[in-house]
Amino acid sequence: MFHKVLIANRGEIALRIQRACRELGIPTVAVHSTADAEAMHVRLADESVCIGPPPARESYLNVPAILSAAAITGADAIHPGYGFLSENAAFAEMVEAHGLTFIGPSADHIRMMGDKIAAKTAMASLGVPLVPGSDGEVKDLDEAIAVAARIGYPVLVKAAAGGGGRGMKVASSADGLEEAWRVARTEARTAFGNDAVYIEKYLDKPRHIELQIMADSHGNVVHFGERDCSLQRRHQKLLEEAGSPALTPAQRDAIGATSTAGLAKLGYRNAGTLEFLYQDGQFAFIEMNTRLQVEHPVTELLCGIDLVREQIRIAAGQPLGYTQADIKFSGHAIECRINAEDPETFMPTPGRVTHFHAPGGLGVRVDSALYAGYMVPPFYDSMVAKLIVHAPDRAQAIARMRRALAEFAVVGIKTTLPLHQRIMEDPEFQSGDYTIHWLERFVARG
Ligand code: MV4
Repeated sequence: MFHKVLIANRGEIALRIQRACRELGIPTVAVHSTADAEAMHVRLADESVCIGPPPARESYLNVPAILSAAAITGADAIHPGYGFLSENAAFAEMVEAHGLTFIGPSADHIRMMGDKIAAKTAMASLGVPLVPGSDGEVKDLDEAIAVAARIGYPVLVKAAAGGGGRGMKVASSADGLEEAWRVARTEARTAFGNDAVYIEKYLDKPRHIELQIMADSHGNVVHFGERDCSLQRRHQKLLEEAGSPALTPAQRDAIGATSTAGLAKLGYRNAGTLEFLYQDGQFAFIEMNTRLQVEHPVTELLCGIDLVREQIRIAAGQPLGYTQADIKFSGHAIECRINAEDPETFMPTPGRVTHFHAPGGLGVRVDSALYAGYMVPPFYDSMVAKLIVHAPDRAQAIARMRRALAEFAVVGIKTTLPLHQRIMEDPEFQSGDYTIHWLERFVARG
């Protein structure tokens, strides 16, 4: 097992990783920018190293500073958390080149999945279903026209280096295809330095369902079920549930079996998430994330496992120690992301938190690095807390979330807490019958 883990992140996820390390008996090193000197992740770590000024580019993305921090503190592994360097294959390579362990997948798998075309080609060859579309890259407009004619309009032109909604253009008919093609390619070239694009049939009312998997270095792969992440606004998730209100246990078992068998053949290691669009009873793989995700706690509550502990154990070479049949799915879990944002305009609201009171009680979990007196800095992501509840069924989970939201006090800055209250009270949300477009409309009608 590792002797000391450096956590290359900040905020609630740095705390989350520290907690897993502490329970495994591993000391931790926090890194921080000058803006985060008073942050909770620094206070609760065993050691800390300042790695640069406030802008992330000069601190949390500063690879030489992070590797130096690991060297001077004698850390033997680095956990990247999510965001920042977590899906940077070159960083994973450099960590290993310095004789440290990167707590995550191999650099090759990170690189493969970072290229959406390579990811889809690999998954298709392993029997995972895709959206109808081009067979890999579409090299010119003539090919785009032929593919769109074959699969039928509307179609989406997507950047190979995109993901998370960036570099995507819809064409509803042949008239719009040339424009979508040119814009997508130009955006891809300027945003990612890679103008490779591919084409998919545009699904008009899908749910966004993702599957959590975990693979050890001994060829064992399991899944921990799905999360429904359809409630998003401008590609920012606001609320996630496990399991999906739309799936039956048999559907979960089927997509889980296909996916884990495929990833075993690929030799994938550590945590991963397969993203699917789900419409009309069909799954279509779109992307794979090669990191721990923000919304991992709903899966932890559903399955009663510690995903970060598993990541660390696997990176240290230990086997999973259980099979798919040992993993049980119990009840229902919901996560609300509490952002330091105006709940109507979604403008960030950095500033001083004067009072802070977190909810508690049965089935309530709060992952947050907030405290009374904390100054939310303007430099980073606006998410300041995750409120996660677990209950025997979805209706009870909603009731529990409503009462936990009512207990939650974050005073001094505006947050998205009132928006979550309104969502919980909405009959359509309560019915569970929603798509990726639901939240945008809910916000618009006020
Ligand atoms: C799609 C789609 C419809 N059809 N692909 C957006 C983010 C990226 N991960 C993939 N995205 C989409 N791909 C096809 N073929 C609709 C979206 C999409 C979306 C997906 C998941 C969650 C929210 C979304 C919001 C708008 C569009």
